[in-house]
Amino acid sequence: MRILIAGGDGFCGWPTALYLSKQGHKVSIIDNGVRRRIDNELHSNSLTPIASLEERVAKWEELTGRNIPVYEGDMVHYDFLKEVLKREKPEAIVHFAEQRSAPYSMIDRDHAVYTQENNVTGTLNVLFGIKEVVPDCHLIKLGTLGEYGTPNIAIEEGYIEIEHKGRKDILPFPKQPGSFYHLSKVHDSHNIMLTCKIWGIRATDLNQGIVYGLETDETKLDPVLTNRLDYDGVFGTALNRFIIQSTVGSDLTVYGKGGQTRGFLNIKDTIRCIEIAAENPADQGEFRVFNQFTEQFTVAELAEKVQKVAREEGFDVNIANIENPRVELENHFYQAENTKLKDLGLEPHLLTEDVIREILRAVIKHKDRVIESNILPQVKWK
Ligand code: NAD
Ligand code: USQ
Repeated sequence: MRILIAGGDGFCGWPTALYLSKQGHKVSIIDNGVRRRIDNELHSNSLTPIASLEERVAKWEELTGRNIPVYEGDMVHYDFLKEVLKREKPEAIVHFAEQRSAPYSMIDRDHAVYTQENNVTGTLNVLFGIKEVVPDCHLIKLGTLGEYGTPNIAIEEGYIEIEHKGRKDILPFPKQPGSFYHLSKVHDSHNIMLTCKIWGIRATDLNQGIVYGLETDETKLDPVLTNRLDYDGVFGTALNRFIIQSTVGSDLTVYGKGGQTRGFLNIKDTIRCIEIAAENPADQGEFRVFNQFTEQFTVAELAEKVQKVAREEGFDVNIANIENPRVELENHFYQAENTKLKDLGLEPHLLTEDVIREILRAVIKHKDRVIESNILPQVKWK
């Protein structure tokens, strides 16, 4: 299958590109390198040293004989995107290419506007590009579980059956996102849903939970293929942050009470979920939604799990409940459905102590690269 990976230089996109290439698909990448430039803006870095995208794909070709064409450019520039679509004629587009940090989107007006313009316009361009150039192409769009927020009822996969004043309908599940970033994904979902209905586009919205881990079988083949790993207060995510904090003597930064519950999955399952979505395309005109996570935890539970393993590995780690920089519920009901990907064949890699230990041992090698002043959160929601 010809698969275009937008955002193929990022944390999820790079290992997905390699995995799908290994599986025999004809993979190409679009990326404008903005994530690397944001590191400069924030005076931050990936914990792991990462080669340039050019070096990465050259190494992959050297090792496997498989070529991954790279198109350096911006999804917001429609003429560029259209040319790539004409040249590659993808049968599936995996769209990762968005600004994905909630704290980054909350820095100030400029960052909120950038996030929503980049994400919403990029996705609109993909939708128009599919309509005009490759109408049969399947859009596999990365959404987020946080689109739903934390309602006091079970979260369904995209749709809920509602009975109201004696009548019934199946309607989009209510969205209550908690940041300008998460809101950008809601706007995307609405735009995609409309174009499925009016133009017959086939689309899968993957409402993904928080991804943890670092390496996959493919990225481990050579140091040049190593994946990026964020740990700072803006782009670092829970669990990955805790594991890295435990290796540098920092307290584990649980925000507030720590009862915030979220869905999580291993990066090894992200790549498999994308493969499953690609191999089982949505029907023409179908707006399909999968909740892409394998387990749910509170933030406090994760910190305790990391503390236990880190102590066994010889690190004396404390958990600190620091003031929550965000506006969010810290104790709440949470139960999200996640059966659709499993029904299609996903066999989850669950979060065992051995998995935490493996990630911890992988990050220790790079702990000297941690810029400690970037660990504590600086961005406040209010
Ligand atoms: P990332 O920032 O590491 O990767 C995104 C990539 O897209 C970067 O390489 C960046 O340079 C590129 N990009 C951004 N805007 C672009 C544009 N306008 N044109 C071209 N390239 C552009 O992020 P990630 O962690 O790999 O996340 C990928 C996707 O998955 C995002 O859409 C994110 O919202 C979603 N997601 C991520 C997680 C997670 O835990 N990392 C969880 C749920 C959903
Ligand atoms: N948290 C802590 N301590 C930390 C970091 C985070 O307690 O050091 C808490 C946050 O307050 C929040 C939860 O952990 O309650 C998750 O925060 P996060 O930074 O790990 O994740 P989030 O901001 O939700 O965003 C990440 C990705 C985003 C993706 C989202 C999936 O950056 O791209 O969309 O996870 S989800 O959360 O399911 O919406």
